[in-house]
Amino acid sequence: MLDVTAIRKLHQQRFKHAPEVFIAPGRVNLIGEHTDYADGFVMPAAIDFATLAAISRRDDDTIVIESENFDQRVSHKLNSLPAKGKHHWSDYPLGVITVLREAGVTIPAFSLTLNGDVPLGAGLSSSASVEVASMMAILSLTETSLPLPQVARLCQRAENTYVGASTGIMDQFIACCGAEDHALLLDCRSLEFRLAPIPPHLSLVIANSMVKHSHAGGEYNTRRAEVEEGTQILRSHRPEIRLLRDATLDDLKKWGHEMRPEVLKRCRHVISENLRTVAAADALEKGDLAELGRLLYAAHASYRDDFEGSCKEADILVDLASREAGCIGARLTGGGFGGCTVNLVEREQAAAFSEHLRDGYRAATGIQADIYLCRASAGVPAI
Ligand code: GAF
Repeated sequence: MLDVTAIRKLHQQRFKHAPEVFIAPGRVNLIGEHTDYADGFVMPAAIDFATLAAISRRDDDTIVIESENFDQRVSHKLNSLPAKGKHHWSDYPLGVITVLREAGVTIPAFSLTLNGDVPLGAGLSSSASVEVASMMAILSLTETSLPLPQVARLCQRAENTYVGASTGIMDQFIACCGAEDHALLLDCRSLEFRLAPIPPHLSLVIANSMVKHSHAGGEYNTRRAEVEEGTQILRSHRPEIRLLRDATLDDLKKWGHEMRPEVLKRCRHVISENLRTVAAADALEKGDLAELGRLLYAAHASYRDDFEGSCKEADILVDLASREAGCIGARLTGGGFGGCTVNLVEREQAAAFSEHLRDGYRAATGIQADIYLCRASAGVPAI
């Protein structure tokens, strides 16, 4: 459990100034995978794992950032920050400073202490929670107050342009705008959203396959490029298709044969996932859990077979979950190629479910999965 008093004390001892402390959550995505950068729909929930950022001003011309998770400190003169990320944990706060500056915000010298309990590399958005907590902390030292959706956009820009991962808006947006006990259906084009209550008799059980996942470089960017390749082909026939959000399964029937086979599959995943996500929000709102579960399993199959973004360990977790009493639905969540599955489970059966899943997974893979019983949480408080 993160301890606000402890980080406050630690920061004060270390930097001799009382800090302001900010908190931003990680997230689990219920459905809508790799749709955000196609301007589509996603339905994540913020979770009760988060990053704390304690900040205070300095009297010199230096930025000092300390990570409790990595037990490391970086320090840079205000006027000589690295121009680009270096695959280091500090890329995230440094990226945030860089985009704020580009947006015209004057950054003062400061000391920042970061500490989080979002499992790293598990597809639960530790990066976005660091970005959002850091941005809110840094903004608190300036005269600038920004609407939360703009904070999300800027944090996404930091990740795209500074860290070098071509991610969409979902993770930063939910870290900003999540609500307790609710999932959030986001239209990634307009950034309009609606909140759907998660019924109190359901638990969000997150199972960590322990297979590491990473966005910067690697398969995430390759998949994104494949989606763009397919979009261009459809656009050449229907110029009003800006992104796959604008395309239909009929378009794929007509022009999919012009695509490389894997590109056709990626596009089919994204277009069908948008339909499933909107339908899942409706099902959740209506309390139609059978339909919601069906959509979650269908989304996993599409992620696995068409997007080829799953891994055998996640497939095993989903398969084991589907056999358990009380499991409404399960799927791989997040950027893919490892990470966690999300399981919607009847609360009364969640403990037994978790135990069976852990045992079954160990028997099938030899891996000890971490299992988290999470609660949908609020996003970062506005300042
Ligand atoms: C990662 C990205 F950061 C998100 O923007 C989103 O694309 C997700 O993968 C896949 O749905 O979390």
